[in-house]
Formats: sequence, C-alpha cells, structure tokens
Amino acid sequence: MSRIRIFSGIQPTGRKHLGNYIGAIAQYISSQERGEGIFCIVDLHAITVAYDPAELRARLYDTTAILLAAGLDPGRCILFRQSDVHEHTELTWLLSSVTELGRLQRMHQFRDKSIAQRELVSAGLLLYPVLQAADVLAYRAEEVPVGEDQREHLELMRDVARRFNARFGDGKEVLVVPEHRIPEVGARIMDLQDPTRKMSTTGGSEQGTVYVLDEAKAIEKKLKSAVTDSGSEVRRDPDKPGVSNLIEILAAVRGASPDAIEAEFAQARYGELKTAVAAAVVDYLAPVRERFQELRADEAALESILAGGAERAGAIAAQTLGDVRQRMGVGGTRR
Ligand code: AQP
Repeated sequence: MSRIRIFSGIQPTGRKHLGNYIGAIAQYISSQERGEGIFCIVDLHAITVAYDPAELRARLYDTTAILLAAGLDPGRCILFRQSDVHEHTELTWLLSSVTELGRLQRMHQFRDKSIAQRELVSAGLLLYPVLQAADVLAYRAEEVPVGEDQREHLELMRDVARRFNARFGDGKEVLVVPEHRIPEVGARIMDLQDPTRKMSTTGGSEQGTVYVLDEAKAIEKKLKSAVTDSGSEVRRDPDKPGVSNLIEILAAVRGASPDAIEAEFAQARYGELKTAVAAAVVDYLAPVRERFQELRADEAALESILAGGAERAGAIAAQTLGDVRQRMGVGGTRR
C-alpha cells in the first residue's frame, strides 16, 4: 500500500510561537510516522508584505533550524525552500486562470493583512492563496496539516483543484483534492493577554505570545501573567476564554484530553493551573531551544539539507507541471 503524501508550508520567521508549534510543527513531526512528509519554508509568501532581504535569509535559517530541532528528519521527509523549486511560481500563474478574483478579495487574511500594510498592498498579497494552492497541488498531496486559521485557504485550494480537473482533466483527477488535518487539541492557541485573538506573529502582543526560542524565565513570566477570567473554576467555557486557552495548551503539550485536564484541576485555583502550564511548556520547548543553538550555528549544513530537499521536491513537482502544461495546451510537446 502506498504511503499517504503529506505537505505543509511554514513562513520563514525566526519567531515561531507556541501556536505555530502546537498547531503545525508538532503535527509535521508526527506525520513522519504516517506518511511521506514534504515540508516547505515559504520565503516567496514572506515577500508579499514589507520585508528586509538580508533579514529574510537569516530568518529562513532560523526556521530551518527550528524544524530540525523539533524533530524533522531529512532522512525521513523532504524539507526545502520554496524559492528553490521554480515549479511553485509557474503553477501559481497557471492556476490563477482557474481562480475566482472575487474569492481572493474576500479572504480574511488578505483583508486583515492589507489593512496592516502602510505603504503598499501588493498584488502578491492578493495572490498569496494561489501560491499556497500551487505549493500543495504541485505534490498531489493528500493531506495538509495546518492550524484552524488556514481552513479558508484550504477550501480555496480544494476548489481550485476541482475547477482545474473539471476544466482540463477530461474525467481524470489530474490534481489531487487535498484534505486538511487540523489538530483536535490546540488548533487555535490564543494570545495570553487577549484570549479572544489567536496567538500570532504579526497581530499579537509580545507578552501574550510564547516563542519557541524564549528562555524558561520568559515563558514562566508570560504564562503566569496570562489574563484569566472572572470566577475561579477551572473549566472550558465560552465565557472563560483565558482559562479555556490554558487548559487547551496544557492538554496539547501533555498529549492529554482537555477533559482530563479539567478533571485533574477540578479543585484547583487559577494560579495552580498557570504554574502547571508554565512548567509543562518550559519542559516541552527546552530541548528544542537547546538543539536549535547547535543546528543554527552551521549555515552550510542547513543549506546542504535544503538543497537536497529541493532536488527531491523538484523531481516530484516537475512531473505534475508536465501534466498540467500538457493539459492546458501550453509549452512544447516534448517537455
Ligand atoms: N494561534 C495558532 N494556533 C494554532 N496554529 C496556528 N498557526 C498559526 N497560528 C496558530 C499555524 O501555524 C502554521 C504556520 O504558520 P505560518 O508561520 O506559516 O504562518 P503565519 O501566518 O506567519 O503565522 P501566524 O502566527 O498565523 O502569523 P500571522 O498571525 O501574522 O498571520 C499554520 O499551519 C497555521 O495554521
């Protein structure tokens, strides 16, 4: 039986946070046991908003080292840099012809991020979800592990694949319609200072965001000063977003169910819950931070891993592109 193909992309910011870790990175690591994992650091997505070129390169190495430190194994998965495989950009253009403009304009992320841009709302920001669709569809991936915030983009990519197949497939599924895999626990980790908003790279508060590379002391401080709610009972409730978030974090980090955490802390006060979450998160992230320091120091080794990954990824993507070009009637017939 062939193994399931799993693809996901992650932005090259050095400041990966606990939400990214629980919602996405932890899933990448476990997916190596289940299937053929293909993981891409999406530098071409990062250039759709204002950025500094030298900084981008440095952050790309940071992200590579974080993923390896977390447990991605280049011997068991493909890890590469998006811009090293030019098929992603070519497929973006080809797929833009089966993507509805109005839908792109209505995407939540486009609307939120365009408001945040001071100088320029780029066309790239609008096309971001088409590039994301190309990332996944180029590999004919069956499954995409992501956090809850990516649900809308996944739906668009599924529609793009379906429309392509209907228009050009001649009854065949030329592009695979992927399924998302959103974790049951920790799909949407919230900001510790404003638990009605998701923990986020660009939109959150510094004190409300635990970074993967934070020192133990900083993690403790942030979790112990997390905003909680009125009342004193430790249980999940829509009126208790702060406490619900802490329960969810502890459950995800321990690999337990939120029900089990509620039962364990049924007699406890908020302070005890915060202390337990802080200790668990410190233990969870400490080994990643330690391994990161070592891996990040050797940029040549990181480049070599990314180059090896790009070669393997490129071979798969080139096959899909060959089929897509042929179906769409573009390019020579000998390609
Ligand atoms: N708060 C979150 N809880 C659970 N999962 C999350 N993800 C992001 N925030 C949370 C998931 O992390 C993956 C990688 O995200 P990314 O680095 O590619 O995207 P990003 O958009 O830069 O990360 P942020 O923090 O979401 O940035 P902002 O808020 O600036 O857009 C994705 O699978 C995502 O679902």
